[in-house]
Parts: sequence; structure tokens; C-alpha cells
Amino acid sequence: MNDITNVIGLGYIGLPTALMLAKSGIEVVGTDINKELVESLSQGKLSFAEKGLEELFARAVTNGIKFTCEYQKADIYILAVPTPFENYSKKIDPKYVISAVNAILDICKKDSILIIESTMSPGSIDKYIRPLINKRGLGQNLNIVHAPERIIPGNMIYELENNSRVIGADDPKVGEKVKKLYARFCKSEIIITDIRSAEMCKIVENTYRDVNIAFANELAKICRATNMDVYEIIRIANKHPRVNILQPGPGVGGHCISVDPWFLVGDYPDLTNLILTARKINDSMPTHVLRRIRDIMREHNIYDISKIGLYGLAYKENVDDTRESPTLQLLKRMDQHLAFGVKVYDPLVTKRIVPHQFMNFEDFLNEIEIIVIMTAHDHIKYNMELIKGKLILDTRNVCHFDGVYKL
Ligand code: SAJ
Repeated sequence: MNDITNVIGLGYIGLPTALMLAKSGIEVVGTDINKELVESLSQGKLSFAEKGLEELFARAVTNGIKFTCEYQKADIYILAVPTPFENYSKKIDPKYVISAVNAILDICKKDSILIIESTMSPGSIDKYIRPLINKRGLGQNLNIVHAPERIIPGNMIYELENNSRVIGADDPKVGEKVKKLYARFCKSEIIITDIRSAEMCKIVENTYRDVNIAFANELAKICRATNMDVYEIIRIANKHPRVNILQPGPGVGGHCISVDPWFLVGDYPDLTNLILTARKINDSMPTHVLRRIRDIMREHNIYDISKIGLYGLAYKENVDDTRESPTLQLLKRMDQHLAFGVKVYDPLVTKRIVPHQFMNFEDFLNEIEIIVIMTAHDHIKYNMELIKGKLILDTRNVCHFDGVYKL
């Protein structure tokens, strides 16, 4: 295949995808509006850490991948720009997709293929994207495909190669062509369906996980009220062949699971009781953590908030991504209650993004009496001995010794 593929949006999804395609021998140009990002990628500097990404980057560079701010005249476009939700209506905000599609329409060749990997709420390609194409009279020439990404931060490279994929296309022949492109690196099943079903599948997957985590979080609250060990209950219940409860935690972060269910709530407010309740339960977890901190402070007569240290700013273990992180949600809630001065440390977050953020673990430990484990990085697992003298609130169930407070 000699086609040129232009990947638009070089973030958490677009970059690994572009690199993987280039590694597989496809001619790839990566485009992003962020000039600084393009410059640093062109100089060989990665913008985020991810297992296996450096090696993949090196292979893609050897194979000639290019980075630029310009959209290219290409045969295939892959769009991986963010799709946030509007705060009040909870509906998708498609502004980044719309502006990227308009830029593609300005230059694209006849019969090129536009693959949207960004998460779209069901029906939003019909609602927002088709009209843009039809308005230009290019309806016959630009083929839209929806191939939502499904990779998990922390294991992206493996999942790019091994997760099944879904391709939504109007024309099955175009679907087959796109399938061949992804099959250059994806070893798993690639299913072709229509565009609306592909949109819905993606949202359903993340909503399923959100609801399951909410169930675990609700169990954690019930077990706290009845003084039972939620982890033991879940461990035993999961031995049943048809039960698979996820783990409770300090909240749900990231740019996917805490966002996508809102699209369904925004579009179907009368039909989404379970999904809305799950979202509310997960969003309530930082407040639950706050109450647990208060309990511990009272029990130990600690009244100085600066003696508390939050370990972990990333939304989950072993990534440096802080988007919608439970720690940031907790800090926001503390701030609203004038609870300033809590200390924060994350070994993977090397940019200072909050006040009282430490860059050195030992300095952090020297300043605090209570450590709240918000993220289960491997780093804390290897350093258990160092925290044993502290009061510990472990919201991730990683400390397995006596005297540790849990959710
Ligand atoms: N979490 C829990 N308990 C659990 C599992 C997760 O509290 O048992 C929390 C995490 O700590 C984190 C949040 O949920 O704060 C989300 O983390 P995650 O690892 O479950 O998922 P993401 O957001 O990193 O990635 C998800 C994945 N979706 C599914 O597993 C269905 C990924 O495959 C998608 O590609 C990604 O969303 C996306 O981009 O949509």
C-alpha cells in the first residue's frame, strides 16, 4: 500500500497510532496545531511517558515518520482530537473534530478516507460531520469511517496490537480497506459495522466499566458503614463464575470513563437513571476520601492540614496523565472548604501543577504525618518500608500490613 496517511492530533491516542502505522511500513505524516509539540517530536522528544513508546518512536523515525502543523494532501486521514463534553448540558462538544474536518475538507483529494478515532456520542457523526461534507458538495468523494480507539493508558502499545477493533463505515468496501490498514499492526479481530453502531459500542464499553466501578465504590461505602472488608467481599464474590466486580477507589479519572457516560446522560436524560447514578457515585468518592481523612485526623488529634500528604496526582497507576484525576478533584473540594496547605507528591508527574507539590519523596515524607495513597504507582509498592512510620490511608488497597486505614 503506497497511500499516505495523515494522522491529525498527536496526543495520547494519535501519537502511538501514528508511530505504530509508521513502524508497520505505512507512509505517515503526523499533524498537530501545537507548534511546540511538533517541534519537540521532530527533535526526537516524546511528550508523555508510556511503556514501550520510546522504542516504537525510534522505529517510526527510522521508517521516515514526519511531524508538522500542516494538514497534508493524503489518501487516508486519521483523526484523534479530543471530544470533551459541555459542562451544563453534558452533551458532546464536537468543536475540535469540526475544525479538523473543515481543515481536511479544504485540501483533501477525491475519494480519500476520513477515519474518526475520537470518541463520538451515538449519532454525532450524522449530526455534526456529514453536514460539513455535504455543504462542500464532496459527499460522494470523502468517505467517513468511525474506528474508535480502545487502548488503555499504561498498556497502549500492547493493546494497539492485541485488542479487537470496530470499524463503522457506510460502504463495506471502504470498511474493508480500512480494516486492511489496521491489520498491518492489529493482530486481533477487526469487526466492520455501521457508523452509529461503532459510536455506540465505544460509549457502551466505557459506561459498562463506569457502572461496574460505581458498584464497587458503593459496596466500599456500605462496608465502611458496617465495618466489613470490601476487598475481601469482592475477592470472594468474584470466585463465582458469573461475577466480576471491579475495585473501589478514590474516584474515576482519565479522559474516557469519567466523560463518555455523560454523553448518554446528556442525550437521553429520561432513560439513563442507572448511568447517571453511577456517575454521581464515582464523582462522590473524593468526598468520601475527604471524610476518611477527617476521621483519621480526629482520632489522632491532628488539626494541622499541612501534615497531610496526598501520594499520586495521576488518575491511575504508572501513568503521568493527570486529566480528571481523583487527586485534583479532591484538592478542588478541599479548596472550596478553605482547606489549603495539603502536601502532594507524584513520582511520575515532574511538572509542578498544584501548590505544595514536592519533587522529592523523602522531603515529602519528612513534612507529613498522614499519607493518603491516591494512586497505586509501582513506586509506592517498592517503597513500603519508608512509609511504615506514618498514618496511612490507602484508597487503592496496596498496603497489606496492620494499622492501615482503608476507604
Ligand atoms: N478504576 C477504579 N477501579 C477499577 C478500575 C479503574 O477505580 O477497578 C479507576 C482508575 O483508577 C481510573 C479510572 O477508573 O481513575 C479509569 O481507568 P481505567 O484504567 O479503567 O480506564 P482508562 O480511562 O485509562 O481507559 C479506558 C479503557 N476502557 C475500558 O476499559 C472499557 C480504554 O480501553 C479506552 O480506550 C479508554 O478508556 C478510552 O480512551 O476511552
